[in-house]
Amino acid sequence: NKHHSFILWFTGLSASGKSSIANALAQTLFDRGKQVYILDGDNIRHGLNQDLGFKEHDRKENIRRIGEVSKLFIDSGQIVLTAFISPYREDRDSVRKIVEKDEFLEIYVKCSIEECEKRDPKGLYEKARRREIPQFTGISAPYEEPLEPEIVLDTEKFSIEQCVDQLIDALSEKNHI
Ligand code: GGZ
Repeated sequence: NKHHSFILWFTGLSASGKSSIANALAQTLFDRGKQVYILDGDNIRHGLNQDLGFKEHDRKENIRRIGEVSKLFIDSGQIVLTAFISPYREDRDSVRKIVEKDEFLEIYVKCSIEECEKRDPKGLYEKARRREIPQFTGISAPYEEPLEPEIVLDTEKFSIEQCVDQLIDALSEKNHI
């Protein structure tokens, strides 16, 4: 298909499955010869954004910078996958506005707070309940669900593999791949 760069912006609660799905999708796209790059906590919050924490202002600045970096990756011809909670609708919409109309796909990784808390792979929810982590998304800080995401993935109903299949189908349908 034609050469096309775009951002797949994954948003959702901690432990909803954003990173797992982004990583699995990246592998699938790579196998199809696509140039893909993932931005996540590992390469952004530990580097460029190590000066930022989790207060509202810091999260907003986190997302703003990630948006700008994503735009650069688009310019360089990559498919960019971002995996951040990005809890504020306004911040996600701001990123949407700095790229071309068809270059931003918001993917809501949907999973209830109850299920995320049950999964708790890093024990963060437990700490948040004990007030050891302040302003934890879903417990003591807000998460604003997307109102019109391009794609919704329900990780309570579907496996990572099924979600990747749904993404590939959606991307083909939209002529993005
Ligand atoms: C939410 C937090 C917090 C607080 C640390 N609230 O499951 P994780 O560990 O790996 O993913 C979470 C990650 C969230 O960073 P983001 O850059 O995605 O957040 S945002 O978009 O809101 O800026 C969690 C960990 O960092 N973490 N403290 N208070 N998640």
